[in-house]
Amino acid sequence: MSNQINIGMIGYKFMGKAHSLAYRNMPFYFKTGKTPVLKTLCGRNEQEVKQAATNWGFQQTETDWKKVIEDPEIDLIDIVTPNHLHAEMAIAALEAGKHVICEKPLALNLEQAIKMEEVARKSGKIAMICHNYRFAPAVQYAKKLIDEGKLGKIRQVRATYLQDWLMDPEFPLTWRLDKEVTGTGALGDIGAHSIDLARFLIGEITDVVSLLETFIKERPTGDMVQGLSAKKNQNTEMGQVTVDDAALFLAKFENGAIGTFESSRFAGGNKNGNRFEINGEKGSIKWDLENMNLLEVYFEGDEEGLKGFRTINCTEEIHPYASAYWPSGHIIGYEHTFINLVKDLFDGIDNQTQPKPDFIDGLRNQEVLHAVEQSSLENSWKSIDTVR
Ligand code: 4PW
Repeated sequence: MSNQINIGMIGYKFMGKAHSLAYRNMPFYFKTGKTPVLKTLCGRNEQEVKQAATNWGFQQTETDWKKVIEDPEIDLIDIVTPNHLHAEMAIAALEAGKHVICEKPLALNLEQAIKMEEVARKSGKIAMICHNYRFAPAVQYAKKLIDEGKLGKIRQVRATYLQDWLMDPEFPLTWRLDKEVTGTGALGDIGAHSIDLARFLIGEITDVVSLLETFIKERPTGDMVQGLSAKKNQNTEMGQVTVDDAALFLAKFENGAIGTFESSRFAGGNKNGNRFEINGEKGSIKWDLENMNLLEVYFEGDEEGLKGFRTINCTEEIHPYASAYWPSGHIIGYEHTFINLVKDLFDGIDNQTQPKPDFIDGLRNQEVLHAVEQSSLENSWKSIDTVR
């Protein structure tokens, strides 16, 4: 059996770059039984996809994603397309016997997510969802502290994911603003990450009540494929924004904890403010992506006079994944969360064990997204209908 895993990546923008870099760099830091090979990069614009393939080191390009999935040489399909394409591509890939990694949120809607999880489960293939932030060493360490009971019973979580790239009313109507392509707005694009972190650290969410708002309801129509850095255009034609700009919700957890979640692309001054604070009976922890190596920890049992948050630099050998990189204090960044995730993906393929987060996690997350949307439409609390 070959020690190489040939990757066929569908999509080549922001996440394509992040994933490609992770495959390239992972073997530099980690020893895995299988080695990633950047085989085929696929996208509809031939010229652009060729350029990206040259930049990132793919061997070849393709413009028809079905051909990549049919290619017997490809072992792993990586889906980094807009959300409305995830289900069709992931299902086709799994049915063709490929391993799959899919960007978040798993699907456009709950119905698709249910089907994807079912196909993944029956396929026996590795199917992972790319919630990269749980792979920050500080987040992994927070999980260890919580699991060891260092914070005692968890009572509250306060999760915020704040960006501001949509504040300009002239920012064009791109795919992340179109319900048919993206599903939900800030909720599914960034709130899904907060939900994943909360599920990872605390447990399952059972009930939600929400408030979703679209501040700017029409925008100049633009190039739908553009991302967070899209430029204003001269277009005078306006189109409808059909998703939320900000999403707030309260949550109850299975273990009795409660939480507040806030996702916004209108939080001026916040560029990628993915943060959480967790309070337990014996202590608290705080994490902020923009200082992602640091974990703030408070212990109620500390000596009087010395009580307060202490700051742990999670770059020591004891911190998960950290020892693969640099000596203590030599920090890592955003792209390393993807490298750590890809390491687990390759270990999973090698050992034939399903790494987390998987399509069940994607489905659970989608169930919460669905309930949050329903709650805002119906103006009432919604229980999470667990499908499986
Ligand atoms: O997944 C998210 C994206 O869609 C990312 O983690 C941050 O927000 C960066 O871009 C968007």
